[in-house]
Amino acid sequence: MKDILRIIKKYNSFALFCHVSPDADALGSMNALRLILKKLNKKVYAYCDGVVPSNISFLDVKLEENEKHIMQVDVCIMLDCNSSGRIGKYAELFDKAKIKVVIDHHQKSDYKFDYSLIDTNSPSTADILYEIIKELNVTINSQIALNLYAGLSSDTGCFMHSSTNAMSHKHAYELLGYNFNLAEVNYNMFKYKGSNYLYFYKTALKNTKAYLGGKLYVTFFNYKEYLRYQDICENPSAFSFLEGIEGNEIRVKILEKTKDTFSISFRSNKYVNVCDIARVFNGGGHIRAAGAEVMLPYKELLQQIIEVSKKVL
Ligand SMILES: [Mn+2]
Repeated sequence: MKDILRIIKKYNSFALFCHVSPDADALGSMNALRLILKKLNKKVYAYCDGVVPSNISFLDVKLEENEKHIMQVDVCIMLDCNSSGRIGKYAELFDKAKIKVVIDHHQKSDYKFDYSLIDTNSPSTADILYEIIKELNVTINSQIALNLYAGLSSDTGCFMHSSTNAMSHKHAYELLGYNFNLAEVNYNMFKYKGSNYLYFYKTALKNTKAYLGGKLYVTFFNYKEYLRYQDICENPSAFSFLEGIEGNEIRVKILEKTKDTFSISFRSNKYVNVCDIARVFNGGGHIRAAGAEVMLPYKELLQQIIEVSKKVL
């Protein structure tokens, strides 16, 4: 923390990065830090290889497209992920950065940073960043507070995930003092759905199969279905309607992004460490939420998922 505060005070120009398929913690943390650095009269550029989901456009993230700044800035900061493999098309430029910093709460990778603040016990990157910001003596405004709140609310599933702790509530309490529209933020993140959700749900239910006596659910979207519902499929909470069904522990979402290339996400309810399952497929993540990208024929992939799940269950 001290090193990162020193770096922020000392240097004048920064490029910020967050992970592909960005969520409200990735974008909210990055945007809050962008606004803070601007208040400190620093030059700052925010990069994300991905589109801002429409339901969190209220964050008002300003993304930079011009890559030339990345090589010119003093410091590159990665948020809400901790290896350049997670930032998509900006990976190679980040690898060449003069000073690499990371602020994150995911399980550590082998990637080397010059300064790193990774707290896997923190429910969100926004929580960590808020602690940093409090030390910087900058006046937080409602826009900054809203971005931080969106991050911590999003990653705790509106304070319902097991990662939620007293600190999440304390930070939320403090941030609410900055006067933003709480109901609107949470409505957009947790309730709002486009009208095509009805058809998406029908397809998702049709494509969900139960295995291992119902302990494992697998929802598969083939290439055609994925293309049709791409936006919704990329929203992790779109599949949360399967959460909490009695007897179920592991939920797997498989999206066919090109022929025989699948993006898989794993979720568990109470006791299975899905990060261990994801690692079998060269992926990673958290204990209750993890993911991987796999190239295999679908039948083989499904068979492997069932076998690995059987072991960990
Ligand atoms: Mn996060």
